[in-house]
Formats: sequence, structure tokens, C-alpha cells
Amino acid sequence: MELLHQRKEEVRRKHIRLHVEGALTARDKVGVQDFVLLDAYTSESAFLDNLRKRFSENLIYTYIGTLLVSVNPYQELGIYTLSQMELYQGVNFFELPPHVYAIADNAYRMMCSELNNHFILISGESGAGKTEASKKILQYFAVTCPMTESLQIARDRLLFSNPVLEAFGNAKTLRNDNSSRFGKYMDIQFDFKGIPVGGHIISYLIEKSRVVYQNQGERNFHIFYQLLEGGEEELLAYLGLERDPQLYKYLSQGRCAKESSVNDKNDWKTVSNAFSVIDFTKDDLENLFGIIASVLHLGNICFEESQQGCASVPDTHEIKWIAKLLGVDPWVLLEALTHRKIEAKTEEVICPLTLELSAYARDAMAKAVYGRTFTWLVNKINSSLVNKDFTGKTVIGLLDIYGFEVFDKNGFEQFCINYCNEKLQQLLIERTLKAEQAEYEMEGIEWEPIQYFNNKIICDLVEERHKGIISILDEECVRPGPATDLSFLERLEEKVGKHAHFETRKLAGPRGRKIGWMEFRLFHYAGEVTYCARGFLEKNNDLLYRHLKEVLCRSKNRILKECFLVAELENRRRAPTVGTQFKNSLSSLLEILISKEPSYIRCIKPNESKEPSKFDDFLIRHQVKYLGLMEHLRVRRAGFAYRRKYEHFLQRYKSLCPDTWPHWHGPPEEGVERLIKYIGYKPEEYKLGRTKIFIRFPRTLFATEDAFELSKHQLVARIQATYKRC
Ligand code: AOV
Ligand code: MG
Repeated sequence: MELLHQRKEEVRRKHIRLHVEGALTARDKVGVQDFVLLDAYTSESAFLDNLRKRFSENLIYTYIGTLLVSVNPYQELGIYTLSQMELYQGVNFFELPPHVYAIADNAYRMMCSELNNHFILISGESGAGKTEASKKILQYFAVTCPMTESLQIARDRLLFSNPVLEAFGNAKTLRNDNSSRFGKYMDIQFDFKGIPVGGHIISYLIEKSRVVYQNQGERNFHIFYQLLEGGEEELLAYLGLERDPQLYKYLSQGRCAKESSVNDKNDWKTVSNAFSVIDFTKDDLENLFGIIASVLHLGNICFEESQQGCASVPDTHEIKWIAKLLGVDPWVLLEALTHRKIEAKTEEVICPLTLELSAYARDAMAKAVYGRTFTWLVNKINSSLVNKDFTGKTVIGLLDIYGFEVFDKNGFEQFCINYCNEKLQQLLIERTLKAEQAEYEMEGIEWEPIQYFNNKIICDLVEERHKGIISILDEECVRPGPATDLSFLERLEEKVGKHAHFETRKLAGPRGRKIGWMEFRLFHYAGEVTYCARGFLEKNNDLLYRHLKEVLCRSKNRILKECFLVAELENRRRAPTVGTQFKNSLSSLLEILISKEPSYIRCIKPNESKEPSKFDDFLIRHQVKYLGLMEHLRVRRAGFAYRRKYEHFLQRYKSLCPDTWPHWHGPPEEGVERLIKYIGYKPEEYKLGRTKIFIRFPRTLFATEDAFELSKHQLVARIQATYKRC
């Protein structure tokens, strides 16, 4: 058995060597696989040339040290096969061409050997390939990790949670046909043997407004179209739905209900199958699709104006369907959609709503129902991923969040999404550029500081207490008197008007396109975005009239019952605004991430037209700039590829030197010095800090690691020989 393993190992290593050598000799053609090896490493053009060369050879991955840069190929490349997965399994990072599997494998092996928690942060703008990368990583773990029969179900549930969440949380936008409209952080939990045993998902702010409105060329969430295209006849009849999406107002505003790149019918099958793996019962699904269908029926409710200016519903066909599917009284629902309860001192007064307010109430109900159902779905998936039998688990967290996005018109949603990206960029800066330089200083290693743009200033502009944009918005939301989007804009001008990263029409400098009357502009790390302030107050407040809340709290639909608790009606305290909730959830996310060991994947979008083999220089140069890749490279290049605490280094490699084997009793630093002298490190290859050894080139560690493997095998052989003799 051991022999077989050795043989397999030899074959694989030979294969790897050929691969790497091949890559090296073809360097002129395919560029370098680690930007650190670039001769002109300070030149942006050289960086782009390298990326272009590789992209034209379909080599979409390149390293900067341990960070992976990935360019979306917009085509299937055949690089995610089983044999590719096997190849990357348990191999040293730099032995093989760069790959998302190498990042996954590295994190996994570090987790197993050091028994600590990791996360993989995938960032880049909308359509750059984050979600695809996160799926590939999950598949890699599912295929390559050890497995027992009883734990297969846990693995399958982890895998199948993806299509379900994508169906309910992704949609076609102008930037991406499968754009994530929610943020997702997923912990994959492993037991001490490295078997994936469970998981946990946290979702961030789903873009609810899409449920009731889509811009031209965009779609609602995939699930609606999948249900209509793929749902069985009986199911649609039960839900009172027709097949044609054009018949539904909530599905037809973007005028692209049928999208050629999306196969709704097939996706429906995938999602249905996934539901059964994650253990959704027939009853769950009936309730769930009852809600989805109700949202479509809601969208088709039309209001008419009476002579007194009050709203009424001329055709109650839709109301009846909703009442049936949600288990509510149709007349109460009708009243709640056209009237509002106002609490006077001693009694409740019921006032009719205008046409406009009724439409608002209807849309608010659709958004609330969808938003909370999404949260229910995440909770339900989580309860199927939970595994209480295992304690002492370690985790690898995968973060796949909506990427930075700019449209012709940008609203509150883009503001939140782009703010979120600022925060992640901030984390990256803090943990790489800043931390790396601080470490050299702390360890007493000589160092020429490298300048970089720190976007903290923009994060502060958005989130600072009392002074930031979210605080100003919140103040407007609670201010007594007629606060409007315009008064919010005026308050912004007053309070942050002079900020270097902010502009409005009144205070605009000569930069960029003209700013409209209701607009303000932020200079994000990734570029300028002009936001329209219209709708900010309403979306931040996210009000659902009490009358409608009461209806939903009394619903007999089992899912809604869990989503709208009666206790909520009794609680008169104001819930935090959407902006503040989002800010708080991002700050907890960062806390989760800061406690773990990071790996980074930075995704680049090659062109705006989603075409294969098209390398848009201008677009890519811009991303290279704002992602700070040149600065990363400079820090990496001037610095050291690896660092290890003396104790850890010695513990791993002590068998390579007779002085340190089997035990070294002196100070670990001295032991390491002896060890590296013995194995022949050259002075330019390393530096000794206060607590760690710093190794400049990957190849040095690589050679040490090889020697270690060899000595391990020799040791095993020696022991085996001794046994044979006995
Ligand atoms: P995103 O997650 O970064 O955008 P996706 O991962 O959804 O972007 O990628 C967009 C599309 O690009 C996918 O649907 C694929 O068609 C294609 N694609 C991406 N990566 C690959 C790959 N490695 N191989 C082949 N095709 C790929 V957003 O969710 O919009 O920020 O909010
Ligand atoms: Mg995505």
C-alpha cells in the first residue's frame, strides 16, 4: 500500500516537473506565472503585457506571491476536470501553474496542519468571476477531501445549497447575466481528519427592490422565470399562474423576460433536485412557491381612483389567489392594501389610501415578503447544514459578495453594494499592504516603505458615526417634519460637501459628467459613481404599513408565520434602518474575517461585452490600478515570499540536520540558524527577524520542502527495513 502510494507520488511529481519546466521554457510566449518574477516589476505596462500574453493562451490565472489574479475567460476552458483536481491535491503552491484549486488546496492543508481557521476572500467588480470561483472552490473540496459514507450527505448539502440560493438571490443585470444580488459568506466546517462535516451561511442585504422593479434589460430573480418555464402543469394550476412571464408586471418591466444565455427550464430541474437533497419537504415547497406565486399576483393588482381620490381594486381576481396561497382573509387583505391604520390618542382610525400610496403599500408587501422568505431560506439551509456531532471543528470561510457596480442610474442599492466593496478593499489593505510593512518593522527587518492609496477615508465618509452619509440619512429618516430625498441631499451638502471624495451639482468641480439636480457623486476607490438620491429615504426606512404587517402575521402560510411574528406587532420600537443594519452586519463580517487566516483571489473583468478572448486594455488597466495590484507586487517583490515562526520552522524541518534532530534544546532561533546553514541557504535567500525567519524566494522553501519529503520517505524505508530484518 505504502509502495503504491510512493509510486503514485513519484509519477505525479515527475508530471509536475515536466509541467513547470514546460511553462518556464515557454515563458516568452505565455508570460510568467508569478508577477514577482517579472523583470520590470514596477511597470504597469509590463504587468498588463504579462496578463495579456497569458490570457491569449487561455491562462487566466497568475500569482502575485500567494495572491491569485484571475481574468474571466467568458468561455469553458476545460481546466476544472477531475484530473486537474487530483493534480493539485496536496502539492506545494508553486509547483504547478497558478489555479484557483491551488489556493483552495493551500488553505485546506494549512488548516489541517496548523488546526486554525481560514477564509478565502474573492473580490472584483460585477461580472469578474467571483461566484464562479467560489463554486469551483467548493467543488474542489467536495471532490478531494476525505469522505466517509455517513458524511456524504453533509457534503452534498453544501454543494446543493448553491443552486437554491442562486435561484432566489441572483438575477440578470446589465453587467452580469447571473449577478449575485446578495452577499454570501459560507463557512465550510471540517473535522480533525479534514472531512467536510457541515457548514453555515450568512447572507447580506438582498436587493429587494428588484422584486417590484427592474431597469431596462434586466430581470427579476431567476426563480420566478424558472418556476414559470419549468414548473409542472399541476403546480402552476395550483398556484394560479400562467406560463408566459410577459403576463406579470413584476417580470416584464425590463423587457427581457426570456434571456438567451439563461436556461430557466434546465435550471428549474437543478433547483428542484437541490431542494430534495437539502431536505425540503413537500409542504415546505408548497408554502414557498405559494409565496413566490403570491408576489407575482400582487404585482398584477391594479388600483383605481374614486372621485374622492381614494384607491380601490376593480378586479379582485388576484386578491383571491393571494388570499388562498397565503392563508389570509381576502377582504382584510383588500382593506390593508387600500387603507391605513393611524393610531390616534385613544383609538385607531382607518384612512383610505391614495392611488399612489396603495401602489406603494402593494410593492412594500411584495418586497417584505420576498426579503423575509429569502432569510427563511438561508436559515432553513443552515439547519440542514448543521452538524452537532462534531466538536473542535476548523473552518474555511468563502466570501462571495456583490461586486462594485456602476450603471447609468445608480440608487440606494448601488450605494450599499459599493460601500461594501470599499470595506473589503479596506480589509485587504489593512491585512496585506499595511500589515506586511508593519511586520517588517516589528521584526526589525530593513525596509523601504511603499506608498499606497488607503481608502479608509471613503469608508469613513460613508459610515462614520454622526458625520457619515449613513448617519445623515438616518437623521433625515427620523426628523420630524417634511424630510425628503431633496432635504437629505441638502443636508449632505451641508455636512460633507467639502469632502475630497464627494460632490454635488452645487459644489461640483470641473471633473466628470454633469451632475443632475437630485444627484451626488462619490469618488470610490474603484472609480466615480453618480448616485441619484431619489428613493434613498424610502429604501432606508423600508416601511411596511402596520395594517399589512397584521395581515401577514395572521397568515396561515407556514413560512410566513415564521417570518412575521406576532411579537413584532407589539414591539413599538423603531427597527434600525436598512443602512445602519447593513453597516453593522459588515462590521461583524469583518470581525469574523479578521480572526482567520486569509487567502485572496482578485478577479478581473476582461471586457464589457462578456465576450471570450477579448482583452480590453483600458478596462483592465483601470482594474489593475484600483485593485492596488501594482502596490501588492511591489511589496511582495521587495519583501519575502514566506515567513515562519522559528519554532514552527524548526519543528517541521529539524530532521534535515543532525544538530537539531531529534531534539534541539537551545533557543529556536539558534536552531534555525544551524539548520539553514547545514542545508545551505545563501545569505540573499533569507533574513532573520526577531521571532521569524523570512524567506525571500518560493523556490528556497520549495527545495526545503522537497528535502523534507525525501527524508520522510527515507526514514519510513529505514524503519520498514529494520522490521523486515526482525
Ligand atoms: P461575479 O460573481 O463576479 O459578478 P460571475 O462569477 O457570476 O461574476 O461571472 C459572470 C459570468 O462570467 C459567469 O456566469 C460565467 O459565464 C463567466 N465566468 C466567470 N468565471 C468563469 C470561469 N472561470 N470560466 C468560465 N466562465 C466564467 V456580481 O455577482 O455581478 O459581482 O454581483
Ligand atoms: Mg456573483
